[in-house]
Amino acid sequence: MSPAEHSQPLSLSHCPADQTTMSMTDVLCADDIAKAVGACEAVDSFNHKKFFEMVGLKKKTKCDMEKVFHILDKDRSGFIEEDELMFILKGFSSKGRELSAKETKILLAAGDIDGDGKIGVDEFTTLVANC
Ligand SMILES: [Ca+2]
Repeated sequence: MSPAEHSQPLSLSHCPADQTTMSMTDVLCADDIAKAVGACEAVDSFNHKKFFEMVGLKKKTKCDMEKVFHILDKDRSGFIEEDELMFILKGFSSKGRELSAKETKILLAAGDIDGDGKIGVDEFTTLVANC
């Protein structure tokens, strides 16, 4: 065994999140993304339950949900703030539209368990899993 292998203990408890090179299609199927984004093309038709299910995220592991969270957390603050939520569809696909102010508020309210006005990684995985 090489020294390099020795120094990297096998751990499944933590997700290595390389945010610089990750894209949505590393985690999710491009066809599913296109379908899910296409299904909420009309303004005020966004439904996070339907979206997370259609995009295939609901059946992913918590680790994959965390990867998606980190992609959506554009400024890497550790939270998805309201302005990042507005662009959630664009985070999945360049063809995605911006959410309306109303849709953004509804999504934030659904995910923001502790009421700090932003969505943390645990809140995000809970939101997706509870869909
Ligand atoms: Ca953020």
